[in-house]
Amino acid sequence: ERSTSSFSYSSYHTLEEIYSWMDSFVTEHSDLVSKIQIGLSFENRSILVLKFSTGGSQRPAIWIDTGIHSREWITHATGIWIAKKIVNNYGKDDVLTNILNAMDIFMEIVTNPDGFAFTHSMNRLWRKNKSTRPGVFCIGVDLNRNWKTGFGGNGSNQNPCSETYRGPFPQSEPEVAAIVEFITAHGKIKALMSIHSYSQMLMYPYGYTLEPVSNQKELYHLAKEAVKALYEVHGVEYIYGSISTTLYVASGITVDWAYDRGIKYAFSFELRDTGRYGFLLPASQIVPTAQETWMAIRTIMEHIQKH
Ligand code: ING
Ligand code: ZN
Repeated sequence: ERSTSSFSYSSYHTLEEIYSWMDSFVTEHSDLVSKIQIGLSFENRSILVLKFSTGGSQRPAIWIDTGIHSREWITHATGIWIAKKIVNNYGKDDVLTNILNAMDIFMEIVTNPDGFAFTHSMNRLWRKNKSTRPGVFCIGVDLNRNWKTGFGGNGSNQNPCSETYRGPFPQSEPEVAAIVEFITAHGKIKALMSIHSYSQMLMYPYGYTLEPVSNQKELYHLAKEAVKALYEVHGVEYIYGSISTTLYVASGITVDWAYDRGIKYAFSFELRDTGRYGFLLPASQIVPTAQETWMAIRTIMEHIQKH
């Protein structure tokens, strides 16, 4: 794409199309958006983050990642639509404007670029990354089991052929290490939202233990409010609660790591649907899904800005 005006926000796109959209998007909105390469994937693809900022130096920030599991195509599409929404609504929506006048927003749209390319070329339902190791027959690590907090615990697998293979050690995967290094070096990330599909859930830590987090009451009430805002858009129902009590125990996950390194507003979404189409959600649902997800994210952002 030479310009984003020909880009369809209601279609699914390849990695090349998304990366080319990013270049045009950043060029067209250079006052507000820039692109940062935070690392390289196992197969040497760029790992890119969009930074939304109205100035200042190293303001507190909000992190959003989509597509850590490559087959969850609705998450990348939602991230792209939300990026566009942010530039469209800055200066118009008071909540967003206040947020961006005080904080930066980082969005990693394609968190698992190798896996994503593979879902287009070979296997639409590929979940993991594409890393290989000498003497290991199976391919890929589950990037949502490779984080340090709770690494190797229940709900992760040590078999490289498993869909939830955790990898040989914490942060062994370049796609995870790049985020850990970026967020740690930044030092002022206040909230993290990690977007998955599907199941229609909004969850917070912990995943690796049934133990409640210290601000669990606040996160519960905030999740409830966000889910209500989401419901009001198209009447789609989400359930909410901690990961371990709402879904299942899962160890070595993004949001547990974020929480334990001081990001006290850490949320994981599971977008539409509840299984009718699953990972193969029709493109006709991209815009409505993004619209409702945006309202939930905006609710969380508004709360963070006040706290
Ligand atoms: N499910 C998630 C998985 O990684 C999840 C569920 C989300 C667990 C967030 C922990 C944290 O198993 C999907 N669909 O990826
Ligand atoms: Zn997922």
